[in-house]
Amino acid sequence: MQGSNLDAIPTLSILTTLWDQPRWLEAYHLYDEHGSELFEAICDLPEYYLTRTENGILETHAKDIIAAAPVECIVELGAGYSKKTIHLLSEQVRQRGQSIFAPIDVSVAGLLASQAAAHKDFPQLDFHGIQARYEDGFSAIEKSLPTLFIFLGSTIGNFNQTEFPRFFRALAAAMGPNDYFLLGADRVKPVKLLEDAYNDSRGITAAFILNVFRNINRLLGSNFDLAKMRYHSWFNPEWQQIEMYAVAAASQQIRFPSAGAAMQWNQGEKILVEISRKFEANRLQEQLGFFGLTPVEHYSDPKQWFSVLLFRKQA
Ligand code: AVI
Repeated sequence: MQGSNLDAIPTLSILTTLWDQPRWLEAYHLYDEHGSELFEAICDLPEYYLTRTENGILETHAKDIIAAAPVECIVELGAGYSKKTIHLLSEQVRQRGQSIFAPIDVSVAGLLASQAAAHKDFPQLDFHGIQARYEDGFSAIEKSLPTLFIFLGSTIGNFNQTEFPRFFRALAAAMGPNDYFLLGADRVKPVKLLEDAYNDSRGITAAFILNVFRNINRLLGSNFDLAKMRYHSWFNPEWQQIEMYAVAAASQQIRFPSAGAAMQWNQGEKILVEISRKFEANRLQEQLGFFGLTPVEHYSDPKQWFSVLLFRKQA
């Protein structure tokens, strides 16, 4: 396991983006322990088709994906060792034997759980967990080792227009010649399907989004009142993204004692907590070409709702 000190980063990020106009937050603040549990619950919701659709694609195509990417190491960006990852790991071990699995994640608890599970199920895998944000973790990857980088779940959709190119520049720079990249991306589809997936009837998505303020209160000693806010989401067709907001149901004066700062959050004012962009597969393939990634294969489901795209780094 390798680690880095992540403590100082969130405070600056939260304060800076809350002072922007419109106010917004970086998505990674959603994933404290409770937020991660709520996200797990979202993945099982009937309306949230993403996880089971991507899992179906990987279950069907893991054999072909691993055959197409002759590597010795799999680097997973984000939560490692999900059901979906296991399809790829078991094929890797079956086709190549002894291999390396290196998940990069900000959560030590998540990495330790992956390590224990991977050790039990796949003793042939050397586990190298890296505790870091993605871009920081890339520097720990040995470039000469043939590697498949995987980034599943359409987490790429949570990156905004600044984060998206920054991520791909860092990824492409970390990849050695002929390394591979597997990307899960949710596709544009009828609005009702999209909006229901992010506004479930049990209110779990609302709880997940508003929980970010409980996390911020804990981190910064602030006084966001969850009882005085509500969740609102919609699909913005021009930007092809679901936008998830917290709306002040009553005006609140928010204090950040550790920073000696205060913010007036007026009734009706929104804070953009998360976006979830939806993609057109061909356009995404062309876009990643600008970062030196060549499309190798496009895997999808029978309804064409989700894409799993395999790329190769140009030598
Ligand atoms: C993690 N990420 C891909 C999820 C998504 O679908 O954008 C996060 C999420 N937010 C609300 N529901 C799910």
